[in-house]
Amino acid sequence: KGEKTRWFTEAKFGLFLHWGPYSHFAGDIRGKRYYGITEWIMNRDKTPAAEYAQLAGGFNPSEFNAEEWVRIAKASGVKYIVLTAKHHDGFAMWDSKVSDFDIVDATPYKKDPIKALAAACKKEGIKLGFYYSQFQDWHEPNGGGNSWDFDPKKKDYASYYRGKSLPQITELLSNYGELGIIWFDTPGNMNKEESAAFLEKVHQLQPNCLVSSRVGNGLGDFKDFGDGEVPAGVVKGAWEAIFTHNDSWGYSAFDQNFKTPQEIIRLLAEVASKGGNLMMNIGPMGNGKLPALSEKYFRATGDWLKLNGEA
Ligand code: JFZ
Repeated sequence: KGEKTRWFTEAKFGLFLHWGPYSHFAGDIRGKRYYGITEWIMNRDKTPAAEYAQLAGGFNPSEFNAEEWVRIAKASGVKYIVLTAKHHDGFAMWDSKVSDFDIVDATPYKKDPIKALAAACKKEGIKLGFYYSQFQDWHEPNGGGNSWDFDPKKKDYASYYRGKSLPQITELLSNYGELGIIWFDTPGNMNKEESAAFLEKVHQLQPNCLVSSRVGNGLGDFKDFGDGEVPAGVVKGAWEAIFTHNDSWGYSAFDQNFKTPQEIIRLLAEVASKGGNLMMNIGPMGNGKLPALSEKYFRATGDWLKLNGEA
């Protein structure tokens, strides 16, 4: 276990990216504004799944350039990237054969950004991981979380795991080369056997791929603390603190409250001094660009790390 997590425990600094149709909405859906957690906008607005799917068709990241993202990541001193392959809205950021609710089949963009990002990361020696919401899926009648369209009492979660979640995990681990992490989240009411099935699926397809503790039920290859949480003292083993650059994981058009390079560096030093990694999130815009201040402050962080011999 120690050997498997070595690259991770040595990495210290990672980049989290929350990117999907909610980046296009940017905190504004059906004429209503929401501040913070813009990736939750469908849930906060109780947007009907069919209407959300229709609006998601406006997502067209035509300015996305994977190599540019990876260049910025490298210049910032991060050693790994974790991108939301599927968040709670159920939308797949790759060309999934399991569901047509994906970027290739349901948007005018029609390309697979995950393929491009995997190639760019491989070329530049950055480890790549995918966030995958294994329990919550607001698009699916049997997925967790959407009780405004679908009666929770009628949900057959097992059929959702069998029919969508596990097959999509298989796609991600089979078609995009060697992955560093599958970052599961919000296990909800999964039982231990169900969490174990996800862990085993990942390890069966890619034995070296690490699984986040949010696979649930005390399982996983490394521990994640709560969002924006740093443990009080030194913690042994492989772990990560996760923060977002402003007040939202997904892009928000109304949030400029970005942490300065000084704040990022202080946090990085504090987390490193306690033995963990800092994975800091940026919410790319719907057009595929990173917010200007995120790019600027991350680059400045990387400049400091280089000046001080840490990158
Ligand atoms: C989850 C997601 O619901 C959210 O949208 C985002 O992706 C974030 C990184 O993860 O939210 C959580 C999950 C766990 C905790 C807090 C927020 N927690 O354990 O404190």
